[in-house]
Amino acid sequence: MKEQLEAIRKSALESVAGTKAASELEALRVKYLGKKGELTGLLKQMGGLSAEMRPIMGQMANEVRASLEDAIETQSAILERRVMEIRLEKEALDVTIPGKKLRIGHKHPMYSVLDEIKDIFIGMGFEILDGPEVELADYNFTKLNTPDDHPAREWSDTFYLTEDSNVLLRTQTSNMQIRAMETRDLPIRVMSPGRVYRKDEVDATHSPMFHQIEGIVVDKGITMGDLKGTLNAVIRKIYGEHTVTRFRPHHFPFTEPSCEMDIQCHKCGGVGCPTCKGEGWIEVLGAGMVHPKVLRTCGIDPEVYSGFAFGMGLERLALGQYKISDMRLIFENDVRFLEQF
Ligand code: 2NL
Repeated sequence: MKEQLEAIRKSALESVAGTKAASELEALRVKYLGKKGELTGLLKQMGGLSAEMRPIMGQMANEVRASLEDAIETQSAILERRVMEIRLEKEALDVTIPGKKLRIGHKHPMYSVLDEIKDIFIGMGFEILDGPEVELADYNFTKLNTPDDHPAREWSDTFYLTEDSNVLLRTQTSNMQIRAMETRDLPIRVMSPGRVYRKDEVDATHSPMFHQIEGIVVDKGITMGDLKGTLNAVIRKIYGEHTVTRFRPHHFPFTEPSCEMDIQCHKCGGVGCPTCKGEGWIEVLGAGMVHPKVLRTCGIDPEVYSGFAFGMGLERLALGQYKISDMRLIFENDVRFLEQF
């Protein structure tokens, strides 16, 4: 039996030292120390030994078991460390490798212009309002004194969403000014930029979706002088201190009187050139004194309060600002174009 124990110890220790994976080690543990293992089998035969031999062999068997358990534990630690070393090597991170260059985008040129304009109005005490693009005809037309038979309401001009012409894509951002007048305490000074929709064919100066900026001021004693003073100040902040402006009479259903504002061509100084199409002047916005009917519809007494309102197209402003010749470039989102700004 002593020889058998020695043989087991020798072969077991050799095999354990030679294992390369935890699963092999576990198989060896079962092979020698398991319930049906070789050492366990040998222990079961101890009963057949003489009374003097039994404790001696018993002690030896225990020693073999202990040294085997020791060896397995040691080998297990070695294997674990090896696994970790391999993993560390595989997952190694070289923090000295230069990073990949990320192409970072930037604000669309038109929104840079919008932000600049918002800042100007905020500086003058205006609040910026966002509003819904899907709107009721009431808020887009009726409350703005636009009669049922007005050409602006034609199906050929407006994107209607219902057969009864009650729901549509807004054609101007006045809807928020109406809501402001209906719901806010006076005085109000609000400005609302946003997308508007009209059934226009796409060309160099038209798009079925474009951006508008509208503003309104309502208070006691507001006059055309406030309109001119405010808009002159805004336009001079946008186009430069020495910009020359003029106001021409015009017609809008929602203002009375109405006007359009031109700036003298900054390219030719008013003589006439391709930029101003020979006119010497460039149209920049429409405006007017809020129609008394519009005020009354919104629950404001036109005998006590008055106001002015204005609207301008953002695309046209951006085209002028950045000397872009074709509106389609604004919407196509071709990176080669956008990158230039
Ligand atoms: C233009 C002209 C304009 C308004 C918009 C307005 C809004 C309310 C009441 C009265 Cl709630 N007026 N907005 C007034 C005059 C002109 O826009 O050429 N837009 C591109």
